[in-house]
Amino acid sequence: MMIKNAADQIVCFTNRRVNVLDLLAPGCRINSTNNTKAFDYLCGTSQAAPHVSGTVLLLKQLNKTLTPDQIESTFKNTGVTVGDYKRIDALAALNAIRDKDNDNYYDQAYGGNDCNDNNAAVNPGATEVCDNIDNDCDSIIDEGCVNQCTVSGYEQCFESTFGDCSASCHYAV
Ligand SMILES: [Ca+2]
Ligand SMILES: [Ca+2]
Ligand SMILES: [Ca+2]
Ligand SMILES: [Ca+2]
Repeated sequence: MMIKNAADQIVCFTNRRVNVLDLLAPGCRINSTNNTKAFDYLCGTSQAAPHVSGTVLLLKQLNKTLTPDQIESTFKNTGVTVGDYKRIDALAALNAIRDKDNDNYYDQAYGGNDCNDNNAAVNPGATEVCDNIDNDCDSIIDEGCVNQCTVSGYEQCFESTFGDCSASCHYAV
């Protein structure tokens, strides 16, 4: 862990030993409690470490099976680049867990309403199309599809989506 200030600058006294320190966290001019029952602005790893441990706690609250390696790689993958290092980004780290497909809808496993968090095209804001999957997460597959053959061998689904109607084709009456 290393130390940065509010401007995302690495402070001069930060240890920069390569292959030992590779993750930044806010640690300078941090307003926190002191030992005189008051508040104070301090710098150091004592200020930076709580930011990391607190963010680890948030990730573990989402998924307690996350391992230290998974958490570290999440921080590195989602962190903001500062020089040769990454500064932890708590919101981005959380979203990497609860919104893996990055469609701005959280996985149902984490209290969201994304019924498939591995497919960004599937979410409550998507348009239902005739593809045999529930695109808009309303628990109904292909609602609104019109099985009307307009060309022999094909059927027109909802709006402009076409599919193979060899299995079932319902002609308009
Ligand atoms: Ca998602
Ligand atoms: Ca999705
Ligand atoms: Ca649907
Ligand atoms: Ca569908």
